[in-house]
Amino acid sequence: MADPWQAAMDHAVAVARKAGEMIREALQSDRKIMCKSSSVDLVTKTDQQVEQFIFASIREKFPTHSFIGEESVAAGEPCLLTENPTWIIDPVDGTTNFVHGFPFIAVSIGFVVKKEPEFGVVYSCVEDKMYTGRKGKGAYCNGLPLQVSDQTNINQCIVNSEMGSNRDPEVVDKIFSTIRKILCIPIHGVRGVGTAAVNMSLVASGAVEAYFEIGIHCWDVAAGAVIVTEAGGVVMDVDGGPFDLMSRRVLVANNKTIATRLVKEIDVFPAKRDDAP
Ligand code: LIP
Repeated sequence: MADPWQAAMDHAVAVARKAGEMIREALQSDRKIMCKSSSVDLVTKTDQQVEQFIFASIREKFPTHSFIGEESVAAGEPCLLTENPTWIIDPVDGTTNFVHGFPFIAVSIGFVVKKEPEFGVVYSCVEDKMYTGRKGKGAYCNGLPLQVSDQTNINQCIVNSEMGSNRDPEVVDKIFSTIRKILCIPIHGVRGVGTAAVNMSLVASGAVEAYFEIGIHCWDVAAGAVIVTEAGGVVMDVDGGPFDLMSRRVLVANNKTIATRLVKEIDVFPAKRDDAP
């Protein structure tokens, strides 16, 4: 049977590539910074322009679909997942990197139908790497198949994580205590490239074994979750329970053994759900 969402996925790849070009061009010019929830939660004109471009381009082809986008939600649009086919978009994942010219910046496009992820596209635009994952059909980077690492010994792992943008000292303490415990298991190293979408794609590629973060949003992880699953990895909650796209918590790993070992060390802290009223 023909894939009902092939045309949508092809369009997502084309739109992500064009959006990446816009970001690369903007990197050459002045990047005017604005703040959202705090002085470290940044947004730029580029985030807004790229999101408008992506929405308009997809809406033209798929007018009945729903949309959740980082900048539209910031502007007051609802962040509610319904049964309708829904595009979940982060136009510039790694805005802080973009502002500073730190070269990991991604366009992230996830597509969910009846609340089930169908495909994910992550375009790491400075590296020119196009990661894709289609439910049941595998994950790819620039057309080459992706496979997670086969490591089962936690001591031989690299784990990615991020400090996020919450500067509440109690939260920062929990983040550091978790990183400290994980480092001291011991593991080979802790990394983080400043974009959830690329951190997840690195798990899918087998370059690192796991990535976890509390405080991310659905648009940061919707695409990456499909890519990791399709590369053979696992996606779950930081407490080991099932992954919930709206919970603002994610743990992905190459396998269950590594994931459940990490769960034991993660100090969970509250983060208001994306779909909270
Ligand atoms: C960012 C994430 C990053 C996380 C930041 C932020 P943005 O997304 O990808 O991993 O640590 O808090 O959510 O805001 O650059 O799209």
